[in-house]
Amino acid sequence: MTAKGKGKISKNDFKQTILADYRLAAEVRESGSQGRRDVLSGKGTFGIFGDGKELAQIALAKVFRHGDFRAGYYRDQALMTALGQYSPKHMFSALYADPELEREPSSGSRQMMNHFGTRFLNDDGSWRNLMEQNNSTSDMACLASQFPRLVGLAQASQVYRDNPELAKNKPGFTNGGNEIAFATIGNSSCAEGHFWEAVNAIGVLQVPAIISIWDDAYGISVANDVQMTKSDVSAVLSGFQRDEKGAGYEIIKVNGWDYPALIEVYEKAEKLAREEHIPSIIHVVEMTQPTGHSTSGSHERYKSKERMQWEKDFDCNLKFREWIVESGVATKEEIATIDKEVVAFVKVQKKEAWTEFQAPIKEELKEVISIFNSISAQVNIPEIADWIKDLNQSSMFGLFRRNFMSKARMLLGMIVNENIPEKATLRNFINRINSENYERYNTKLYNESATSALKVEEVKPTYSSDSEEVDARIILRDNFHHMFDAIPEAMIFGEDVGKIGGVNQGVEGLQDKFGESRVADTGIREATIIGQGIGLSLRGLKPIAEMQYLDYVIYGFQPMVDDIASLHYRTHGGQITPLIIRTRGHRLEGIWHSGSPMGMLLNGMRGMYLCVPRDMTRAAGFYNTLMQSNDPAMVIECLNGYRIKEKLPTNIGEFRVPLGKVETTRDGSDITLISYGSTWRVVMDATEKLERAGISCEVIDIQTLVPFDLSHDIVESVKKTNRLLVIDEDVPGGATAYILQKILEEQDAYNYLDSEPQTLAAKAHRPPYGADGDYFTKPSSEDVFEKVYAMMHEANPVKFPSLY
Ligand SMILES: Cc1ncc(C[n+]2csc(CCOP(=O)(O)OP(=O)(O)O)c2C)c(N)n1
Repeated sequence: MTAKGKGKISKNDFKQTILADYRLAAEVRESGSQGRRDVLSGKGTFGIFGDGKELAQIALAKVFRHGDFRAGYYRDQALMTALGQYSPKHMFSALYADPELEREPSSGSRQMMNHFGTRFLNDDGSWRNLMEQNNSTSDMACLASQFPRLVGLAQASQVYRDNPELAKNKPGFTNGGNEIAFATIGNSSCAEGHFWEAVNAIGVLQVPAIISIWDDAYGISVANDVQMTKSDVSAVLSGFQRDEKGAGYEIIKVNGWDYPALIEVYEKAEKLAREEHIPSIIHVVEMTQPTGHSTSGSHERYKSKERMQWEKDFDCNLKFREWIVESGVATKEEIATIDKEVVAFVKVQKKEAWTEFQAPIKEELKEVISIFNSISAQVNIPEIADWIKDLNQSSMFGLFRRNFMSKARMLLGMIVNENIPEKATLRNFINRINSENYERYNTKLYNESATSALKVEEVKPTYSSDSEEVDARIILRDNFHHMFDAIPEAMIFGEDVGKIGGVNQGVEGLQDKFGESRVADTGIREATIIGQGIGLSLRGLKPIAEMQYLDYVIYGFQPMVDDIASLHYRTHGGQITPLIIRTRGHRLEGIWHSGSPMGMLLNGMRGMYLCVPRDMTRAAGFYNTLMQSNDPAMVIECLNGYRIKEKLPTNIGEFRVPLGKVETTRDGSDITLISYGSTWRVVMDATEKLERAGISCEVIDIQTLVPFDLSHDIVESVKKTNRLLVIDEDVPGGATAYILQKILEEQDAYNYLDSEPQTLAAKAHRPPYGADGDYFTKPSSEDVFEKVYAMMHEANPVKFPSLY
């Protein structure tokens, strides 16, 4: 055996390495078993552990270097421990849901236990030097969801290796493109589409990924014969094997209990990936699940007696022990001593984790009990004595802040009419605990650091007297050319983006000028186009991932919702994806070419920004703003806007449109009309006709749905007009409901309304093909006219007699 490729090692070093590996495997196993007991006794609510998978993960860790990346899942306890990022104490802190980051650094317990992640960002939002640490991208509970981002994590090494000049300027993100992206996945999760899509994309791109499949033959209770053709994922994957016909993967099958074989396999895969960027798939079979899937049920229900016995006989830790003794590395007694020490060590770690978790909560309990006692001394509330008894009892077993906060808040309601000073003490206590827990549980959905897009200064487009009127797509195109010149990290990729310059020619000529590694066609695979962007952006690049049409974003929506939108929140500000998703939507024709599912996007994407520019100048301005920030965002261009004429700004590539700032595009006094995107033009058209009917409309273009009108300009308009209509082409109750909630609740516009606030949306069904399909489905200028007119008729039927 060699130590990290450093040549032969001494016999004693060899023994110490093996015994350290054994100790680590035993620690993971023991912490799982003590953790399981903690869940049964109620100290934690859910436990999922790495038992049965230890040996392969220890072998993997031996080839994982600083600067490498992991995209894995909840079974990787031994891997994370071997990488020095985890310990039994961390595991217990996570099991108890200790919210303090110093004790649960993956997420501050925003995530379930054993969902791992390394901190990529400093507290001020700047990037750490990722080449000086082992990098784990943040796990998700959704199976196979680590696979889309794996594509980009591995591709970044290729981009950097192909662009040495760029790599030289990014020392915190690459070491000449030598980094490997390691993925882990359970056998059953390989039945997911994301797995196959990513495997194919990585095979096509030939980028340095090493995929490990932990195969214990089940996915909870469902066995491999139901999960996979031929019950064998590597048999099915065999077509991806590289051979004389073409590039592909090195596919290797190995037993999860065979320590020397595992070491050898990972050394081989590492060499291929690091030196030649050839990806590998390592199918680790004959793994076990000694205590079943999680703490939520027992595996006796679905495993046969024979299987249970086999799992005992082929347990990887047992086999490792046998191998150590049989090959003369150490004696049974030495192993037994380690086992004993491990049990004691894990107990100590567990106790420390519990004590440190409970200590601050117990302090708060003392404080609240003293407040309760002094209130009880003055007001007769018989329940208080029972509450104190219950709370003291809970504190012996495990206390949550919820236990005393629910009582404290109830008590405040009970003494609201008492004139005692303790009322203020109680109120202050509640406010303080609420605000401390806001920090623990409710912050970091968005990046508020200096790298936030909201901190990018506006630069208005400028024009000269002879500024040309051009097809709007030219503005986008020229802007991208400037951007790619100025920002070497900028990349764009998607279907038809490379060779032909995009379906609407917005990136015409970009590939010729900036090369295939920065401007690229991709396969038709939306989820992994998004994933590609996630991975690349986590590695210091500035990708724009293109979804050809808004209607197909749904294929890429899972990684947007689960990964991008939650990443900054779920890592408590530890990771972020500065990824721009470019798409085009609204207004065209046909069920899948004219969608505007804005409500769906809005509800799924909190944590990302959503820009809905009405023209291409504004679209370009949003790209320029976002490129200066670390924030993930989607920009939806108007599908019917590319050939509309717009003036070509003189400061192309320089102007920046601010996020969260609305624009009043028509002044008026009778009613405020709120819209965005393509519908804005329909609304503007209607206002001309309304003017003739004696109705003066103020029109406001929202510009960004998230963030929404940060300076509350809309309510200022409503104060003037006292009427409000929100118009878009989503389903009724879609984005219009969101917009109304913002204006009525957050901006208090209700106080200034003389008429009921209304919405005008499309029909609930998708728009049928053809001009009439569109006309009778989406709001037309006549629909806007009639809706506004009806509101004015209701207010003044004499001046505005009924139309029909
Ligand atoms: C997309 C999704 N579907 C279902 C689940 C519920 N679930 C959690 S673990 C699991 C089984 C996973 O089995 P496998 O991939 O073999 O991994 P193992 O847990 O056995 O290591 C299921 C169905 C989930 N978390 N995500």
